[in-house]
Amino acid sequence: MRDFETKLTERIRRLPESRVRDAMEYSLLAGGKRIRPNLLYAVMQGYRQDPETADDFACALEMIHTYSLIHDDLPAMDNDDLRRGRPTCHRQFDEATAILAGDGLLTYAPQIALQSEWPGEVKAQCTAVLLEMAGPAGMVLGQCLDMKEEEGVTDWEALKEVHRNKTGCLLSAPLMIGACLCGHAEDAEKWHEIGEKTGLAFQIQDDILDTELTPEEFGKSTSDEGNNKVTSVNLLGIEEAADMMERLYSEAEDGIRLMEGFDSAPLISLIEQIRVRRK
Ligand code: GRG
Repeated sequence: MRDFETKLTERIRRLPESRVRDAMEYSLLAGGKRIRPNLLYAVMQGYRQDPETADDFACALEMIHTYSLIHDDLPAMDNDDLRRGRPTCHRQFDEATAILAGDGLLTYAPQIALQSEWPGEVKAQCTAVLLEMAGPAGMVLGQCLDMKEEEGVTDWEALKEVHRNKTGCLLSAPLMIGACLCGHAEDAEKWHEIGEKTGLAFQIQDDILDTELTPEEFGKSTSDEGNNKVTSVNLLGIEEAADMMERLYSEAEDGIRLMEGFDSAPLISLIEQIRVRRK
């Protein structure tokens, strides 16, 4: 199987040369962990289907994720200087180009998905899942709730709602898309719940790592503490947050083991790698 970086590059290079294409490529190929594409590939393996047939959706997921990071880093949002260990897109290029690079990735992702070779009904269903999870009932809603944090989020229940949408939805999307591509759309809601648990655990882990690592080690700039952010660590304390993270990862893995007709080994192995990540 050609490596994922090559697949992303191929798709970006189909676009006409331009400054916005350069900025899209700069952020996309900056060495992210590729968790969302790998979740999709692990679900394909679990349902015993060829993972490569999901390449277009894997690339689309990474494009939407990267757009969200570019826009999240903008001065109007988090105003960050460092992302994936390099200057953020607006620092490397300029603010207008970074906005366009995000727009380009967000709009090119469904185009790639809909140009894939899957039957029309299947790709329409999967693209709808992708956009629902990314949009104003999913990740965009989470970002909106997060932005009004100072007035809105003061307790754990409210913070969970932010993370369920902001982080959980885009981790649920590959699981749900994998199920739909493999003919198991009836299980999409169960996969959504597993993704939400994984997303919440992942976000708590991010909060814990933020207290432990330097920006250089973590590859991104501002710390939550310096930003006065309400986090799972300052609401629950580090020990309770760590316990909660472990519990959520375990519950997600238990849910995966219960999925019918599914070989859970590849996906559990991936989640175990995420569980011990240090960046
Ligand atoms: C701008 C609509 C919009 C949304 C932004 C993703 C996001 C929402 C904000 C980024 C900040 C953040 C901490 C989000 C929580 C999800 C998260 C931990 C993202 C980072 O994902 P990783 O660790 O990143 O998979 P890499 O760089 O490895 O791909």
